[in-house]
Amino acid sequence: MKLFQTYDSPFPTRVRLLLYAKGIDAEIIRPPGFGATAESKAEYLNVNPIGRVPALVLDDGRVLPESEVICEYLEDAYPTPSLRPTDPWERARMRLLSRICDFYVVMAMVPLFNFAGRSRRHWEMQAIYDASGKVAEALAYLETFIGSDGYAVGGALTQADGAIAPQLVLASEWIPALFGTPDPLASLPKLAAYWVAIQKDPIASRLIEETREAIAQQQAAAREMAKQAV
Ligand SMILES: N[C@@H](CCC(=O)N[C@@H](CS)C(=O)NCC(=O)O)C(=O)O
Repeated sequence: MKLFQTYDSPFPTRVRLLLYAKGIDAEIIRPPGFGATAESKAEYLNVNPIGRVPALVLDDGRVLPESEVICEYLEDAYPTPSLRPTDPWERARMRLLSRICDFYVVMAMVPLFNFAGRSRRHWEMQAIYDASGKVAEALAYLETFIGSDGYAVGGALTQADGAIAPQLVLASEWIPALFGTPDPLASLPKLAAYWVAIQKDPIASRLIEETREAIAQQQAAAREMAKQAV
């Protein structure tokens, strides 16, 4: 089995959570030409026509894109240990938390990803503050539905933790450090307590470290490019 992914993307993190927790042996591959030009992705488009990460490739060559769908497949194909709560309500809450990340938190961050790709001379601080306010609004949806027992849902590790953890690295560490905006967790006590607690779980903390490291590498590369452009 192969997982095409990058460590700086929040979407593959929930898939890696399942691989690590279930002990599934998968070759982890950065798509060739990814992150450069649209043309350089041509080879990867032959693997995954959607052109995004992650994509899972089974040993017989079948390809599955889309992080949530990959997680559902891995749960069905490798049921033990289960990373899905058995209670229907808790299971729905797990899916809801992941969906809030995908539909609201990530979307609120898009303007900030765009500003991060520009030189500081082209930053518009009012727009940056407005966008970081929108991120805080989206995180408040998580605050409403997140568990208060150390995990996102059901008192145990689930794929929702793999969805939320990289978002909190971005929202609570990367955005405030880069743009000087306030830490949104300061006004979200349940989410802040969750953030402290989840870092004690060995698998979650591995995912969080992988995300931090990838973001640090990406920022170093961006600084280098900016220096060369001067
Ligand atoms: N709905 C998709 C979203 C995946 C996605 O948007 N991945 C981004 C990286 S964060 C991507 O591959 N973008 C294309 C690119 O960077 O070229 C999923 O859940 O897998």
